[in-house]
Amino acid sequence: MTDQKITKVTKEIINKVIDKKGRRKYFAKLNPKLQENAVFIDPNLIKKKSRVLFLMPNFNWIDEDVNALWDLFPWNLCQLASMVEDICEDIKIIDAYKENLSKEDVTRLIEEFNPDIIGLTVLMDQYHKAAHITTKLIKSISKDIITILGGVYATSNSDYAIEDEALDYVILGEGEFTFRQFVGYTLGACELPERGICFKNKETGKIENKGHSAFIKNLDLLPKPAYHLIDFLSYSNQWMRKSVDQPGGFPYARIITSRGCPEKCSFCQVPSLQGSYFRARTPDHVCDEIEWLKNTYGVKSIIFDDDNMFTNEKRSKLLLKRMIERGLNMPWTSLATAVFRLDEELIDLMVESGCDYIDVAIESGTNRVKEEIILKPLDFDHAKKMIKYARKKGIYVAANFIIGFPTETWDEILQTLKLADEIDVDYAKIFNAIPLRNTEMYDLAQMTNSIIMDTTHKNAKSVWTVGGVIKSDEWTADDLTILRAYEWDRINFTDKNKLKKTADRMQISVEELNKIRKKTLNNAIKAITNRNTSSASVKKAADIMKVSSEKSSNEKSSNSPSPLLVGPQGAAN
Ligand code: B12
Ligand code: SF4
Repeated sequence: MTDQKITKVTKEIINKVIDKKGRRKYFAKLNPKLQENAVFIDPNLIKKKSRVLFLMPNFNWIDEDVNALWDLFPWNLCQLASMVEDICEDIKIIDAYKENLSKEDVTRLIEEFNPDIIGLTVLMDQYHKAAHITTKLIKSISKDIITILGGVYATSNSDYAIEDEALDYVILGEGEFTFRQFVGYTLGACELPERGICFKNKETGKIENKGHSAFIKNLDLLPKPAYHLIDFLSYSNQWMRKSVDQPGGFPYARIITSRGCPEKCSFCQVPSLQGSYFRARTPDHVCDEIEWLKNTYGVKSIIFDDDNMFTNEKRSKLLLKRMIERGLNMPWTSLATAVFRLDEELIDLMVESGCDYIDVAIESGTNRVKEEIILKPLDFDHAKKMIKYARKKGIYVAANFIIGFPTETWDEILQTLKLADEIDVDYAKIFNAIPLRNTEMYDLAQMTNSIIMDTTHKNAKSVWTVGGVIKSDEWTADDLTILRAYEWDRINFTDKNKLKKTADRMQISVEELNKIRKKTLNNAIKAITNRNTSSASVKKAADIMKVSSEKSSNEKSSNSPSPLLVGPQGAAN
């Protein structure tokens, strides 16, 4: 595509990104609304309370390898449970994934508990099949059990999910208020929620989709998550992945201090999930939770899981100051740090309150991609200054980069990798651009005919495991799969000191880290081999590997492992 054509197409898309009120298109589409309170339900008027079972499906039941290496803390299920305790006779949470339960185990546990309602959650599209396998299992036990599904997959794919005959209801968006009202409705205490729910109308047989739930205006209204329903320490005392972002002490806790993000990054689903309204808990509400976790479970470190925690600079500083004043400093990490919100005063407070790791999102090395495609309000010079300052203060800084946006040129991709190399972070994470549903990047990829396969939930497993899924006239998805892996290896591990520092951060030996590197490179090779790559691409991949390896041996001393050993699934980031 010519430069002019690229600019025309991207401008067309970007013009559609923002609506007349200055909101992001996919957020505006939700017909967003804020809700003050949950519908009032008087527990004393309920004759027979409900028995609710929350179930995390076992993702290992999906036939394919789901690469389910992640520690998933059922935080959201505990939060939902805390909303209905007063209107339930009994509540149970079963984590079939963590316990790796068989279908027989789950059947027995369901029969023993004898629930009226089973609530399932799936965080990612990647795991959606596990939810549908589980609903079938539930209905085979009893047709009377009401099945209900929530989470990111359900929210983004409600119409598809509800096609499952064994699934009665889908919850779209935040579930606290909606689920409480839903349980109340099944007990005859109130009406069905007006928003945030999708179901098959039993009389008409038609699907009724009430759209996205209203956003909870005041998050301080939410009670503490019902962690007494799970074996909290069995989650918080372990970390399955070997990664740089692991907590700085055990037991750890995941905390969300705010929801939503007002930024407009075109690849991000957050505006269509938690919304563009930034809603933050007050500093003392957050500190009360930290204190409670410290006193009740002996929590020694925190992972903040907010979409964009530092959106409001004044509030961010107040929160950290309150943590310090209340003696709640402890190692903490933030997995999504908006570097454009950082200043030296904030970094000082972060360090004083215990921050030892941040993940800053730089994404691209060129102004065109940043401004025409990504739409992140990032200033490269400011980012470099903040990274330098944070590292000087002792924070381990990782940075995220994305390559392979629709219309991106090969030269632009190389510029991003050059920046990843030069920006001087402790660790660079390099991702392939993945067009997610309800994002403008998805639209751009479709309009430019750049997607090489169905990237919706139906193919979700493949999307997250095969590597790049976008192509252009100048490069193929396979080229980027190889480029990403080899450049990740070169940038992060050529320097022996950096290699050692990263191994220490991951709490593994250099030898173990070298094994992970080998697996990662081999996985990239396997991914393109499995895709019947064209001979031209294989040649290009070989060239990329050669250039990367030559660069790393010319630079400093080479630590590159032999790339051609085939090993099991590794983790690049
Ligand atoms: C925290 C987080 C993680 C954590 C998970 C923490 C945990 N729980 O243990 C970690 C770091 C592990 C993670 C990893 C990844 N993540 Co992530 N993650 C998020 C993030 C930022 C917040 C999720 C969250 O906790 N939200 C807060 C709670 C309140 O929301 P919730 O879980 O959706 O639950 C609410 C509702 O959905 C509903 N609900 C949920 N379940 C149920 C069940 C019932 C019965 C009911 C009634 C209601 C209900 O009510 C809940 C309360 O309001 C989201 C962005 C987002 N805002 O969703 C991305 C997000 C989910 N992640 C995403 C991605 C891509 C990833 C990774 C692939 C990243 C990568 N490239 O490696 C990995 C893969 C993880 C994996 N294989 O499972 C994408 C998913 C895209 C998609 N559609 O599949 C998201 C949407 C971010 C984005 N880029 O747009 N992630
Ligand atoms: S700043 Fe982060 S959370 Fe906000 S829209 Fe951009 S990528 Fe999404």
